[in-house]
Amino acid sequence: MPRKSDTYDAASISVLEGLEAVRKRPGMYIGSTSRKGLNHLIYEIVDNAVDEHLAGYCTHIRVTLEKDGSCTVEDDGRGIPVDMHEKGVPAERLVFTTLHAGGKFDNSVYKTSGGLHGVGSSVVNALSAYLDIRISRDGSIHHDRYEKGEPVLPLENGLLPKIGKTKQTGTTVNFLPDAEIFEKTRFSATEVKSRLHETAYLNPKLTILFEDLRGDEPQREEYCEPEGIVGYIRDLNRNAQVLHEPVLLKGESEGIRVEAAFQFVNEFRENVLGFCNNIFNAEGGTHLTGFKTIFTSVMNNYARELGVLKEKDPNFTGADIRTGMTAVVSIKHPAPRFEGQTKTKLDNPDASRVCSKVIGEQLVLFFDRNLETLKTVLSCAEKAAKIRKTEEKAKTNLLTKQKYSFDSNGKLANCEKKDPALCEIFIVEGDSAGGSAKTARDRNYQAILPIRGKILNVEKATIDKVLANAEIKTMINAFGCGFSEGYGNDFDITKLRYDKIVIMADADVDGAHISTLLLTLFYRFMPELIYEGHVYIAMPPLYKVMPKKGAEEYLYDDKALERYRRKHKPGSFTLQRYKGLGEMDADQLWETTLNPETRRMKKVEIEDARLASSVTEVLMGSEVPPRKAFIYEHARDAELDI
Ligand code: 2B7
Repeated sequence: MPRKSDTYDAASISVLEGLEAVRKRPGMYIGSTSRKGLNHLIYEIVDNAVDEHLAGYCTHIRVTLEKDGSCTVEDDGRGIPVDMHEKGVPAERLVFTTLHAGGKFDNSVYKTSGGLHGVGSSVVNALSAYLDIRISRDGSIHHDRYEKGEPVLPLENGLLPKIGKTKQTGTTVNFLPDAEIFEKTRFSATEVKSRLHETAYLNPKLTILFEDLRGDEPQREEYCEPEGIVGYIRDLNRNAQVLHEPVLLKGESEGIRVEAAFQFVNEFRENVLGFCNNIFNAEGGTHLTGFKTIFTSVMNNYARELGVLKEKDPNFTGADIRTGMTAVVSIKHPAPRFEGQTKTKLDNPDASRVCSKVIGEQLVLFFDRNLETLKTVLSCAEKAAKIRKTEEKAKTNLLTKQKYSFDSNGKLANCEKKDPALCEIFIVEGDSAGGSAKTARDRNYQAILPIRGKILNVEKATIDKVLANAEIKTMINAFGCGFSEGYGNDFDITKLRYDKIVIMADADVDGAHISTLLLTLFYRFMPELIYEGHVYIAMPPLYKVMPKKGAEEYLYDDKALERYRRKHKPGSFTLQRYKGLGEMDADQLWETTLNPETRRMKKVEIEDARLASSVTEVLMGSEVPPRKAFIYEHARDAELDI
């Protein structure tokens, strides 16, 4: 690697090797090089600013998505130290070029920070085409710049060049993710905003400003949540029918600070989120175990005390008690350890003990004084236990009495091939569209299952109703792998008969509703289908344009039509608008929604349950480009939320 500065010595060579490792295996440091990893770069930089807030110095953080695709993060903390540190390298350079800069700046606050322990800045630097940094400190603005992790500015007597004077303090980092590393280079505003909002909930004294300057109209958002996790709970439950005010429980033991908030809603689900040192624990961990165990045991004690459970009754299960619960457990641990597949599961045994102790004590204090809430929560558990028992019965009955036969009602037009890896099934709304799809498909490997009308809203229905529904039965039969629900699991993904399950609905409100209902069904009873990436949504075009000269084209949204109109004179083409799949003939249907070479569809992915107020909000789409390159030209870098 060519050297761009003459101030290097032996120590900085190993630094470059360190960052070279990051560039070789980016996934090891940021999880992936997909959009998720890309957005992660922002969080790494922001987390350092949040640490400066936790140290007591920074109150405002601004995150800007710049027009040129870069991101700027600005804080009003003390400014990263710029003094000469080791062998003529300013401290700032160590932060941005060494993988273990954290150790150099060890103090009690930075020790409790989660994540990459201050390694984040150097990882982001390594994966950026450029990273520009301005530090306001000691009366001056100090400037530094890197390209692919390498410093490009010469030092002046071992110090950073000064580019101005200031009375303020703080750090500003502007970076452009390296397109050689990332598959996608456009940050997702939706995702970044939701994460920043979450950070604001976890840091009630912090204000975070978000700006997106990429579109025609700049977007601004300010996140400040003085209510903290209680506000978070309100937000998570914003679309649900809440049964009482959120409850906040707080305390400290063995040097671990614990904060938990919960609120019950009138729904059959639980949503319990865990954070350690402001880092979300996607895989949960010991803090949640401690919280859940003590919650179950305290509630069972109350249930017996109040006679809700009689002597002969068995205890409520943990799941009974948490039905309808939304909770956030946030702890500050001086030495967090993480395990699990994605290293997001808190592993410290003391966290379980301390959460049980603190939350147990606070819970009893609260419920002793708030009998109404106690009764509300207990009646949720009672209802849940009742439903669990009926469902257990209903399920055994259904499964024993009625053997599912493949294609019981004859509507499925199955494919000829039997190898699931090759096969696809299209669930098509409406008999007429179903008919065209049957003609249009490649019967070798494409199966068509027409469904009629609105299927049952499974988010609200009980399992016996769900299983009695003809459309749903047909679907379960066709997929071949059974179903699972909260209290038992008869689902076996290895029996799945199709690699791709494609939902094909009209591009209108009714179509969106059908898709939502189907996704809810899959999410609730066959979640592995989604987790393992088998579920897709077909994206039929909205328009077809036929120019007087040149080839006809399909346009998939109004933006594309606008673009087309800008490029082509009025009168030089005719426009056909598709109102529904039924309007397309078999050839058109083949080309736009069935043929893998030309069709467009979204793969359904599950985002984590944070900031999602209902199951369906958790489901997000990501576009799967067709194989042929020409369509790519028109492909949107969409952030489609269903
Ligand atoms: C372990 C490293 C990462 N750091 C400091 C001090 C302040 C400070 C930082 C920061 C991101 C984008 C704008 C400490 C800690 C380095 O040591 S990092 N502020 N902000 C930041 O990265 N923002 C610091 C002690 C005395 N003075 C300053």
